[in-house]
Amino acid sequence: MRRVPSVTAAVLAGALALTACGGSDSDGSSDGAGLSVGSAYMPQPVSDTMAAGFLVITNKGAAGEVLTRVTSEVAGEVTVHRTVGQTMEEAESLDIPAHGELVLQSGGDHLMFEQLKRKPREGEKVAVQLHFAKTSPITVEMPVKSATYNPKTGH
Ligand SMILES: [Cu+2]
Repeated sequence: MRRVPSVTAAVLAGALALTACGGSDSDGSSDGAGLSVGSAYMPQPVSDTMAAGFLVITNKGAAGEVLTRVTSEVAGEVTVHRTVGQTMEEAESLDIPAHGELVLQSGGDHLMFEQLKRKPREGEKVAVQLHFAKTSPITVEMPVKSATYNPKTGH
């Protein structure tokens, strides 16, 4: 079953710039309940209609949290995909365990931006809002990297 989130433009007050290139992985925003977001990036999409996105959500809190919904200014819909073997499937939500992290990375689980309103280009930032079961939404400024960007080498 597909959920269709509303396409209301997000108000980007307090948006926080993140960089996945160089520096530490610990940069990120903390929004109350011990959640922080780091290592966010979007490879410049090859497609005119779809793009992938990656990030790590760290939960320093003693209670588990759930990523329930993702929205973005550039996409009509953002879904969360699980990679299972060679195929990917849409997930209704993803768990962020207490004292743990949710890792969305190339080759694994990822965000899928669909119905792109414009094609993000390398060097831009794309605002993404992460919605949780308990914590108030966190806005991430996701930098757009080259189509072949590898976070392990930074290139
Ligand atoms: Cu996917």
